[in-house]
Amino acid sequence: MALAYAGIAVEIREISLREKPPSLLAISPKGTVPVLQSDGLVIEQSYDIMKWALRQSDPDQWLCAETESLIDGWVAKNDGPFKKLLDQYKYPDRYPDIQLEETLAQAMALFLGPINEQLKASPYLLGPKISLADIALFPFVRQFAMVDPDWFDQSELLFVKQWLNERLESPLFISVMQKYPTWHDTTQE
Ligand SMILES: N[C@@H](CCC(=O)N[C@@H](CS)C(=O)NCC(=O)O)C(=O)O
Repeated sequence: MALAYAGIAVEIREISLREKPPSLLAISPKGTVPVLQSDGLVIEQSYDIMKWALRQSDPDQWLCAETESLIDGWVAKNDGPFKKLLDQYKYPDRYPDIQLEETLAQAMALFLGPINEQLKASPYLLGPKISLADIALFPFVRQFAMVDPDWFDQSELLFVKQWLNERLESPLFISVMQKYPTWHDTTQE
C-alpha cells in the first residue's frame, strides 16, 4: 500500500514460502517476506520499506518528523506483544499450554482495547488524519478479526470495527490486494 500510495513502480515477485527461490535467499538469507531490492539497496523489513517509500513521496503526510516517534510506538506494540498474541490465536496447536480466553483477554487489554479508545476519541490513530500508523497496523487487526469473525463481530470494539471496515473498503487496499502469479527463478530468469 505504501509503495502504491507513493507512486513507486515495482515488479512484484510473489513467492512460495515452502519453496523459496534462491534469488530471494541470495539477497536476503533470513528468508522472510517482504524484501525490496532497488539498485544496490536491500530492505528486509516491511516497516522500513513503507518508510523508504514515504520518504520519496508522501502526498497526504502519512509520516512526518513530529509524528514518527508516535507511529514507531504503535508499530513496536503491534510487532511485539500483539503479534505474539496473534500467533497464539492463529496457531493454538503450537501453544497447547495457553488458553484461548487468556489470549483474547490479553489482546483486548494490551492492544485492541487501547486502539478502540483512541479511535473513539479521533477517527484515526494519530488524530483527525490518516497516518502510517493506521496503514501499518490494520492488516494485523484484520488477521486477528479473521480468526473468528463471529467473536470479532460480537465484541465491544465498535470503533475498531468501523476503522477496519473503512480501510478494507478503501480503493488503495482493494487495488493492491490482487492474486499474483508465483515467481520461479528457473522459468523466469
Ligand atoms: N518483521 C518482518 C516479518 C516478516 C515475516 O515474518 N514474514 C512472514 C510472512 S508474513 C515470512 O516471510 N515468514 C517466513 C516463512 O514462513 O518461512 C517484516 O515486517 O517484514
